[in-house]
Amino acid sequence: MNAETIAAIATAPGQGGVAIVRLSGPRAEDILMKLFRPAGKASALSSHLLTYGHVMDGNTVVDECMAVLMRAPRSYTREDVAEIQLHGGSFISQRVLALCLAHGAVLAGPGEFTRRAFLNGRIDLSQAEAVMSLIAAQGAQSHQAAIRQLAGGASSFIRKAADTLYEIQAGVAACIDYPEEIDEEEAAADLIPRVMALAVELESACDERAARILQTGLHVALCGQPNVGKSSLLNALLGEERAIVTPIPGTTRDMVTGDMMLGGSIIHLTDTAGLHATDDPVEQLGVARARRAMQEADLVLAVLDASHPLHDEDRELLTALQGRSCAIVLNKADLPAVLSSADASALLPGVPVLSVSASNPATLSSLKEYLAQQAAVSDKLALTQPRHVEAARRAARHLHQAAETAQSLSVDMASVDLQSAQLALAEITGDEVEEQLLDRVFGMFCVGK
Ligand SMILES: Nc1nc2c(ncn2[C@@H]2O[C@H](COP(=O)(O)OP(=O)(O)OP(=O)(O)O)[C@@H](O)[C@H]2O)c(=O)[nH]1
Ligand SMILES: [Mg+2]
Repeated sequence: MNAETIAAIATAPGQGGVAIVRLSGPRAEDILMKLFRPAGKASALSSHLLTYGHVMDGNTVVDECMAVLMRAPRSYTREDVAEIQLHGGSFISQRVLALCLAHGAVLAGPGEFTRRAFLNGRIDLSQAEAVMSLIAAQGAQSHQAAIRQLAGGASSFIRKAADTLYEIQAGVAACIDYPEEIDEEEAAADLIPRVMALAVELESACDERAARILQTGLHVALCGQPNVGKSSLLNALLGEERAIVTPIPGTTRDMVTGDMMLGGSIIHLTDTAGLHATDDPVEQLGVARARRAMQEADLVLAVLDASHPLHDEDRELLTALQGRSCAIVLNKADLPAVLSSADASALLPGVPVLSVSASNPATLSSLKEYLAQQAAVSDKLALTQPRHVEAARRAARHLHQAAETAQSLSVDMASVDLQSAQLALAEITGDEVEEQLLDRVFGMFCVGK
């Protein structure tokens, strides 16, 4: 338990219906009672019951409010927690926070309430991160993933894997302790398939792309030659005139972005400058940015003009997209066709070709469906945070290494990698965690959570 009592404004800055100032720590009740005067005769507050009253600065009324005390351990942090519900003005909440500090509280750091909930054993580290994901969720998909994680989805998957690994480690320990009684070859034959199976199980839960999409949405770049209709497509998808559209090739210089929601997922669209060789230094910069956007995107839409024959630059683009997550969008389907889906398909086999007309939004349904599919992440995925995926993949690498060592050297020498795998798994739940990692995780939180 922490000796200091922390305080922060828990609600978002600015004006609102209600603002909440929150305290946690051994002096939460004491500090609350120094600045809160309950209406009526209540002198001590009942735990978990809202009490009407006033915040006082000496004899001056600062605000009319409701206060609640949640005595340990039945609170978010498992410490004594007090919350004061004020009128939602930033001056009031700042002044009440200042009063809390004047009465002995210290200002909470980012995520410090949740950090205490973790340190006091109420939630594990993956659940603490789920709280942050829940707050950051912009769509139904990431919200659902955060709810599953908060309920312990990732934790139970990792704990099960850790238990399997403990059993394997126990076998290795027996091998080391009783070398005369246990046959090395038999032990290796027993150990290796189990280690490999666990590595495969962990790897199957590691989907970096899915974890990234859940956290930040699907990043889509619209790329292609000048004048094929990339900006028109951006505008049509967003349903607003975001980018400038003209019949002049090279209209878009800088990147133009916009977000849309499809099937509960957030999609970030980036319209880029037309890819072509140019002497214009401004356009050159635009083309360089377009190439960067293409590299960084989760998905590239290669836009072609169906009313024109293929250009060398179209071919170059399609060649550059080999092996990437991409689709071909044949635009200007309302004009007499020169380029067919089959022509486009032949250049990049296996990649979907979607025929649209940016000037007619009614033709975009198959493209929208495709984007929604690309942004959809299985709700069976156990690990939904990039940090967890990285640690689980590291654990799997150590397991592969352990299997190799057991095969080529000896079973007992595999124990080092097995231990490293165990530590990597413990990082996810926070069972084994360094202060620096906690600082990194909780540093991303807002103050007051
Ligand atoms: N008929 C028809 N014209 C279109 C369609 N989409 C775009 N255009 C026209 O094509 C021209 C170029 O459109 P833009 O959206 O500016 O093309 P872009 O690919 O962004 O061009 P740059 O910014 O120069 O790279 C404009 O005159 C648009 O009105 C379409 O589906 N059908
Ligand atoms: Mg454009």
